[in-house]
Amino acid sequence: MKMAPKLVLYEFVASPPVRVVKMLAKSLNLELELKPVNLMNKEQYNPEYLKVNPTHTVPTLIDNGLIVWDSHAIMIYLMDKYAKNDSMYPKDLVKRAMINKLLFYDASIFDKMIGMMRPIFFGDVKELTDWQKASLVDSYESIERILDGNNFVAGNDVTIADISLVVTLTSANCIVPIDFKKFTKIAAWIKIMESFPFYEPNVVGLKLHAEIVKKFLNE
Ligand SMILES: N[C@@H](CCC(=O)N[C@@H](CS)C(=O)NCC(=O)O)C(=O)O
Repeated sequence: MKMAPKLVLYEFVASPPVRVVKMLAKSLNLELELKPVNLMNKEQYNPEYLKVNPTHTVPTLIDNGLIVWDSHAIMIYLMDKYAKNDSMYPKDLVKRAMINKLLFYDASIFDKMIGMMRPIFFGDVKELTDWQKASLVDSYESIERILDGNNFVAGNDVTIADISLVVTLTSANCIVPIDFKKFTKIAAWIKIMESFPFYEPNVVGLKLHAEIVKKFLNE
């Protein structure tokens, strides 16, 4: 008899941090029981959901009663609890510090990006300001420098920081297109990331995200 999955993920398919968690779960071969939260219908504000995640965001993971939200915290938890080897998030202090700084950087570009899209998704703003667009390009410049001399963002091995940043970047690309002729290291790295089997959850979600962004920015 098939055992019921014990890992529950509250999700919205287009959400970038949800895709991050799905990619890592796929790479760790973890089965997720997906529970949709329709952000467009403001379901994240349902009182039952607010009990699970008081910050009204997805993703939220529940593992046997333990609630973890924020994709970065979820990735660290899943790696520490379920990874058969630690290559994507090594226990080595120095390697971990290299990854952590990128996860925190991702969280802050993410917040910037989410912050600027919120009034567009949930309010009546139709356009980003020049400053908002420039701040995304500034992030592209930072990532291009981060990739200088490395195959991946934290060195020569793929880690959870690559998962976070590739999802952020490919999502940001729908808002302010990345000039791939200029950002050649980003272009090459995205291609490598796309070649991993665990990249698949980013494909459908990213397409939906692009459609939502287009609809809201062009109305
Ligand atoms: N830093 C968080 C960001 C979570 C987040 O802002 N998620 C968005 C969707 S991409 C959300 O749920 N927004 C709904 C809201 O803010 O009400 C993470 O990495 O999980």
